[in-house]
Amino acid sequence: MPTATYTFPNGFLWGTATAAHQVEGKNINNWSFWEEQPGKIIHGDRAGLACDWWGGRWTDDFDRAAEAGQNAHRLSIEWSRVQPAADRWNDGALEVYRDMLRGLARRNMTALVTLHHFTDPLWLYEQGGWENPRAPEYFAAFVRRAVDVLKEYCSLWVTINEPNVYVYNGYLGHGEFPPGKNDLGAALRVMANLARGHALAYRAIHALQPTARVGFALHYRGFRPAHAGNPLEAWSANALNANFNTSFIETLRTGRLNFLFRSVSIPEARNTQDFVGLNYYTTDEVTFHPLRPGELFSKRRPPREAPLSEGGFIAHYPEGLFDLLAWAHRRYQLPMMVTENGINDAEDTLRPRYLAEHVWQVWRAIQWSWLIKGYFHWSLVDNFEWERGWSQRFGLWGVDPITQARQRKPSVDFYAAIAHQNALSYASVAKWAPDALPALFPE
Ligand code: IFM
Repeated sequence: MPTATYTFPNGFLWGTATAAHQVEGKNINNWSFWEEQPGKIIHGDRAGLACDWWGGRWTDDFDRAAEAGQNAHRLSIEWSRVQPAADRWNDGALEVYRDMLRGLARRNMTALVTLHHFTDPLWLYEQGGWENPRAPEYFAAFVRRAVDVLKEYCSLWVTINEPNVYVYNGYLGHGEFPPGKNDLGAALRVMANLARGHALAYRAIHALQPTARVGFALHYRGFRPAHAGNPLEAWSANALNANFNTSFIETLRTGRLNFLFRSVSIPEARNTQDFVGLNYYTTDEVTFHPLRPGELFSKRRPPREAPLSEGGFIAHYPEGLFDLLAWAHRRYQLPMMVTENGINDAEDTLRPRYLAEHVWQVWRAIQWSWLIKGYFHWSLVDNFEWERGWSQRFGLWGVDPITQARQRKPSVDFYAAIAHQNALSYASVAKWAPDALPALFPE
């Protein structure tokens, strides 16, 4: 019987990731406004109390994470709480975040803090949001204020979460995110301003905390031509990749944003990453369709062989994570972190296998001596999943948003075994994810 153990480097970060609006409850921002508009969120759901972290339930959830062996947590700071009006700061809110970060430190958990995770204060939304040329400097002012108060407990920062998702969902006609526009010019302006905001934040953080490590979180979706050797499919897959996946991160390398056949010079964004943060969930197979110029002549579907999550939302395609790490290593030569990876799976049917096989791909990548510092599973607890409301459950712990009861899913114990052992062992895979045995421990 094979008994191998895939061991990770000492000090590897095993965490989960959350975001303020998805877990805190009672936020007042562009999303709470959006949720009130009829038809925007599935079943008319609202974030509402979310997981009631603002009511104090973060303490129990952090206890859960620590007891389950997690030595890190990624959370985000809600700008609208810290700066509820353009001319008003709420330092009390920052004290709550300080408490949370102190709470992580007391539990020997490393904090990774995101400064922008999809939500904007209403006052900024009313002034055009990130289309407003002043948005980058407004963001930098918030970042300075927050980092100054929180730097005692955190030195790992994500400036902006998934700028590509923010732009595609909000400005390119998909209508999922506020402001629900379909406007190429606006999309380009917003992408450029997010890069400017990132660059200002990068420098502001380093000025306050020279030892800080600063990056952003890239949402990377794999795009694979459906038929190897088909040049049209390869063209479409490359075009999707260049626009959706790599346009923002390349701006941070070159100082030039190339996006949807337009180009903007942003020299101040050059070399503003200390690590590469990667959010990976899934991969699509791409076919070529001449009548779909808006989709870069592509049609996407899950890879044929891949098992699917509930509703077909996520295709289980772990090789995509390895390919991503290989590409990011070669291209950027920086330390990397898997800042998100997870699956919507209320019944925890596919998650154990998904977890085992994705963690194994991270291990494989580490064997090439690529510097990978940590893995953050999305998410610690079920939470408000944006336009899909409460219909998707990504948590290791289930959450009933009405009663706030938590339910321990089997993946909690599996992930705990991985984190406690700092390894993926045959015994733990056999116990919690036997479906993954053939891939991980072939006879
Ligand atoms: O819940 C989101 C998160 O806010 C950003 N990345 C993807 C997750 C799952 O859809």
